[in-house]
Amino acid sequence: MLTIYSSDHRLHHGVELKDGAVSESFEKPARAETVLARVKAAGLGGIIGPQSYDRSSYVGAHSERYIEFLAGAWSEWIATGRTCQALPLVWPVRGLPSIEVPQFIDGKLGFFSMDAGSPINAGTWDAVSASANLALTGIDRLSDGTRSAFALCRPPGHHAGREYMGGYCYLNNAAIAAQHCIARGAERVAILDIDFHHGNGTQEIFYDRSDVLFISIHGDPAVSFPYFSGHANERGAGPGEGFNLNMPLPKGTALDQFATALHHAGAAIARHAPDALIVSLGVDTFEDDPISHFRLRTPDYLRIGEVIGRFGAPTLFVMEGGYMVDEIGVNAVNVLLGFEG
Ligand code: Q9C
Ligand code: ZN
Repeated sequence: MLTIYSSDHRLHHGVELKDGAVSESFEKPARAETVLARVKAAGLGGIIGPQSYDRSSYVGAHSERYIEFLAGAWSEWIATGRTCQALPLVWPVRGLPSIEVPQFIDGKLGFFSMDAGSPINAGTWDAVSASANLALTGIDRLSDGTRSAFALCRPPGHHAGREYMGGYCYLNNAAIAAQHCIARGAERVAILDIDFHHGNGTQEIFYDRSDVLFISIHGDPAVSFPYFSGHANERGAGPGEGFNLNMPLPKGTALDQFATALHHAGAAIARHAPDALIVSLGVDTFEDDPISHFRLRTPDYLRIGEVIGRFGAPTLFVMEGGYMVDEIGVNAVNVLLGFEG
């Protein structure tokens, strides 16, 4: 399987606000380096860099004003005299008569975000746009007739919505690839999200559409980030009704229960008959992941890949979360090896 990778991810490394303090983010450069090392060690296949894409390729999944904010946020931040990383610290709430984009950067950061887990620093835009370009390159390869590809994205993307960053995500790489695929003439795309966390951003972007089926298997939002979405009764709206499928699972979920959900996903994907399948591949479902609560083990990921392989669709894997840095490479690459059979 072809891997698409760029070292530009290193330009983004930051902090997060957690447990009452600012500390180094779990989402760090070593993650992508570990996965890349395993791709090489396992002899998965060729490794190529991204093609370049205009930022208009991100519009559709995101709004133009959000892309402009993201690309310019660091300059606006340092123009205020600060050199530390920018973290949002205030958000609009329910019940406001109107919510407008503030002029000052501190207000904009809150307007365009969902949490304080996504800092912006000098290299963030270059890293996140490179990450999106990996997914775009991957989906363009599928259009050329390649059966599968692996976009080794970092930063991840699935928490990023049409107009917001959050959960370590800025540009929604999987959604950008899906939108690009549709723009290039595909009729139907399916996105299967197997990261531990609900793919709230991807859900939001395609919620009222029937051309992109979104399926997410994740920790029950009653007890897991991002808390405010991911329930089974979120099924899509308007023409998109029935094209959003959430399968929340309890803490402690192991392979058996996960595989049952995966089989349900397979049936829904078969009904949709997509031109392409995009898998949001998070391996924070691992038993030792530091921020999640499932109990998948290293060999389980081979099994998961095998099941996805049997869906039979041209498939782009897009890297999302996974924070057990020592194991993340083996676990992610096991999915890809299992897929190849
Ligand atoms: N105690 C991804 O996996 N912090 N994002 C949660 C839980 C944010 C995860 C804290 C987790 C975001 C792409
Ligand atoms: Zn996750």
